[in-house]
Amino acid sequence: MISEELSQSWYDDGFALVRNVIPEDMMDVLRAGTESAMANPGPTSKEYAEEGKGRFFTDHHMRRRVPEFQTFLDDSPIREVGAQLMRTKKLNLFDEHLLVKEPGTDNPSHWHQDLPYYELSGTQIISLWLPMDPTSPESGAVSFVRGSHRWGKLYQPIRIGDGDLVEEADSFDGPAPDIAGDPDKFDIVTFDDLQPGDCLAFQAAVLHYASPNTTKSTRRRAVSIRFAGDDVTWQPRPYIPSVPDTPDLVAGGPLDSDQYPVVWTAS
Ligand SMILES: O=C(O)CCC(=O)C(=O)O
Repeated sequence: MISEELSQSWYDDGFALVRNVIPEDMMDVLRAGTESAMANPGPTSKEYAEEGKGRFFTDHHMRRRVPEFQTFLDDSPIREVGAQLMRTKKLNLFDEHLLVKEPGTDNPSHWHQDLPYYELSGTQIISLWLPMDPTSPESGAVSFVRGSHRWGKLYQPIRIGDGDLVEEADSFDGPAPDIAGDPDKFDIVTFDDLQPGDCLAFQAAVLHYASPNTTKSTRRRAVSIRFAGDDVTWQPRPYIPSVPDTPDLVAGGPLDSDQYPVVWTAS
């Protein structure tokens, strides 16, 4: 399903686009789950948009309360996509992150890395970003700084919908550089024409961004399914907004647990 070349670009660039890999019936399952999750937000959900200015809704771990997300994980090819891109023998699931930008939402998803938000250490950490609607620069396209996952930096986390630095997290390599303020200095790649069924894969330390949804009527619903592979261990951190419970794990040790279930192994 995944070529060696695509897997290598995930490792080298920090991202890779797999076109037309999720069947339409599985996208319908995700859309149905998204409506349920938005009607019944979870304990770590957030609303970022100002009143009257669209809606930027995020939520996590939906499979625990919305059956469609578990169905998607069980019945779609998403685990094989993640495993083949990372060339891992095992996958632990650690999050499903819902990111919905309704028409008229001014908020970008500000430039950030994901790794500082995870209690994980390692390189085989993948997000599989799945658009449920056609996605354009006007509706919330995702951009990356190519190769930034190899800079050896772990930048201070921000609140992605408003860009504020998180004060609990000052032990990082300072704030991320001002990419929005000086875009020509960076090798930015934007995926501006994604379709439902496409899968945009990226590594946890790559700097990324998504534009606001300035359209009048196009929704931008997306979910990032997140897996860890063979080289990943547990690494407690001070600011973890998306993990509602503390796992009984040892720092530097394996992840396998109820919170980080093994969801795929090589046969
Ligand atoms: O979809 C977005 O708006 C941002 C995506 C993102 O930051 C992520 O999935 O980590």
